[in-house]
Amino acid sequence: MDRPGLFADATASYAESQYVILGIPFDRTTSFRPGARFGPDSIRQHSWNFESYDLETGTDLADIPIHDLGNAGEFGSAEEMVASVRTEVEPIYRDGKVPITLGGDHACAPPCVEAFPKGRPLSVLYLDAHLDFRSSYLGDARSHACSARRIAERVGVENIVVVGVRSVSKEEIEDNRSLGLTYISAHEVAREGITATAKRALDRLSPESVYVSLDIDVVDPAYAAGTGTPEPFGLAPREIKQILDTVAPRLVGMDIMEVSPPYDQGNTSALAARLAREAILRSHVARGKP
Ligand SMILES: [Mn+2]
Repeated sequence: MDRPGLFADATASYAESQYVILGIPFDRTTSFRPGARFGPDSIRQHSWNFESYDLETGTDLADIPIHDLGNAGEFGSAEEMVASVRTEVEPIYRDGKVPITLGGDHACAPPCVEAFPKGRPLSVLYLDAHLDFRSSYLGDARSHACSARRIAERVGVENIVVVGVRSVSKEEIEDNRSLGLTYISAHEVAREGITATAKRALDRLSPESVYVSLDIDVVDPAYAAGTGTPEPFGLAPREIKQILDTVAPRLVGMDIMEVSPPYDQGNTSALAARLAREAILRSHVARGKP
């Protein structure tokens, strides 16, 4: 059944679903090139480009129970967006499902983590060109430049690892030194290889419950130029896939943020859609569900 406007192969009802897609069309904290509010629908549109059958795992995405809730409602301030997204995402976790949220700028990620049930262990793999560790940016603590900091406050700084960084302010580095955030730069990934660095990152995270926050700008702009704040010297799509494949057995939630269709030739949206599909496939296969 084709349902244009929704994510391809998301044919399950909410009740029977295991993976739940939600778009967050919000980009009011974007600091350079706007447009990420159009990301969710562009990613959905490109998801229809792919075969539902997966060559690597021998699994058909159409056999995996996925539901697409559509987009969260219109927002005012970042604070209002945060409250609204928390309300949308909380029941998804409560019902034992895995939320896959599509942004939107990276300010949309912290509420998806904050909605996770308190008291259950949770760690976060944060893939980004930027450290996003400012306490506040341009007077807004909910800016996309502060997202890793807000997430660290929720899960504990020892439970988040940032991978792919190559852009950071002096203040963030100084704060990081006293607060003890773990990060692996894109330069370290290039030097040591993705297998070693992914292992180093994932060994620090919970063996059971990992949330993945993926800013598409972690990928080199040569592959993913359609984003708000492109940074050279990034990771290759295949390196991101390898990290996702490795962490998928522990996946409890994921977001893909900062796809900006006005700057996209289509390859950025296609990559985002494919990464969402890869994560769902690998997580499903690892769970051993029929
Ligand atoms: Mn970023």
